[in-house]
Amino acid sequence: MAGSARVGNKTGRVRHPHASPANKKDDNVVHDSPRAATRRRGTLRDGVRRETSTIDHIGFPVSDYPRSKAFYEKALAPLGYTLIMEVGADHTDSGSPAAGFGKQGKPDFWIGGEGGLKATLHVAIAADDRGTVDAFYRAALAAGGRDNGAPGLRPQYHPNYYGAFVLDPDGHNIEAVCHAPA
Ligand SMILES: N[C@@H](CCC(=O)N[C@@H](CS)C(=O)NCC(=O)O)C(=O)O
Repeated sequence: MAGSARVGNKTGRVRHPHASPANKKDDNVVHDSPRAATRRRGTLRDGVRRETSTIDHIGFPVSDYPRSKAFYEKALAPLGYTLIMEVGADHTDSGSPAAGFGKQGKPDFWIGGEGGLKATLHVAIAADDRGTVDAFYRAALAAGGRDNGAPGLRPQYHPNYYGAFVLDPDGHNIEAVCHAPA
């Protein structure tokens, strides 16, 4: 599927790879050529689109379930994420409770109380605008998260990549990211 990605707009019309991003609706699309892309530090394949995603949900274990549940309830609130669903220990294979966070009724970010991981993982949640990224960062730090990168542009990923990074109670690297221009 990734191999069939094309530079195009929502109507499916293919744009010239060098077209300037004058059409603001297309600003989340990579417009430049493979050669221009490789000039950037983080190389993206031409035509990668960012405005849609097909991952349905993720879940990972945490070392202290109540602590992490409380952290995420506060840290993700600015992103519109709330605790949508909780599955009790008696209804999971692992025998540990699980909490699903999300927005608009869709829990796509899950934690489970099975115990901590040996290494940490990285999860990024999309934000509609840069102010929401800033608000996530403040809320996550206030909830006990540790700073892993203040809100700001990360042009090594792409010119409008605006992210903020916070480590959760287990050290997992949680990010809010906005791909839209300011
Ligand atoms: N402290 C860095 C964090 C960057 C970061 O965590 N980036 C994500 C990808 S968006 C990652 O997993 N990076 C791996 C790494 O930088 O080693 C910052 O503020 O930019």
